[in-house]
Amino acid sequence: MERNKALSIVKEQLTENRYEHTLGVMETAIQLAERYGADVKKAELAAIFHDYAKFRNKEEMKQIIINQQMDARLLQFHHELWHAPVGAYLVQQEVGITDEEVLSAIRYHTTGRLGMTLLEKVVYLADYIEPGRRFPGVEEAREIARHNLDEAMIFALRNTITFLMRQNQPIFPDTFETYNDIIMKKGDTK
Ligand code: DGI
Ligand code: FE
Ligand code: FE
Repeated sequence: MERNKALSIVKEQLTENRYEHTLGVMETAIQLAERYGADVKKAELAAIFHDYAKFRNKEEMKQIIINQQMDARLLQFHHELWHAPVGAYLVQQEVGITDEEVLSAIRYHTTGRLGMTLLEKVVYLADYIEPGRRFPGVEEAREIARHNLDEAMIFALRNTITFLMRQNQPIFPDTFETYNDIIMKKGDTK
């Protein structure tokens, strides 16, 4: 799908701020894809639609999770997590995107997953470091992402897990699994 067509579709689903965020994720995802050798067009498309379901109502998302037999544990965790898997489903249903690599980058953009693909990491990180993001550590994350994708993933996951724990929030198992997976593959842990 052509970029402007995709952008006009997603714009209708988002607030002005969230649309600006989406443009930032798109630009960043393209840069990361070029740097690390991921498919640039797929990265662009996944980034454009990654927050497609961000403003869907909770009840609708809940029904989709149940009816589509998605991971039922999602329902016990914060509804902020739901827009990622629900978004992957809805862009398939409503927009007609069928590329499984693109859908999976959307599906796992919030938590990551065990055995993430290069494209999934690109979108996850682009979401984390796009130019509109402002939080402690984001500059360091951007710097690491310039030279090492997995180190940047570890930094982002550690920061997210620490942030959630400080707020007394539960951590979704996929988030821990992603962290463990990438850090263990580095080969310097026992
Ligand atoms: O949709 P965005 O705001 O652009 O970013 P996102 O899809 O990464 O969503 C971020 C939100 O998800 C943020 O409020 C933190 C939350 N989150 C991420 N991982 C976990 C999590 N919340 C819980 N409870 N557990 C997690 O593992
Ligand atoms: Fe999101
Ligand atoms: Fe986002």
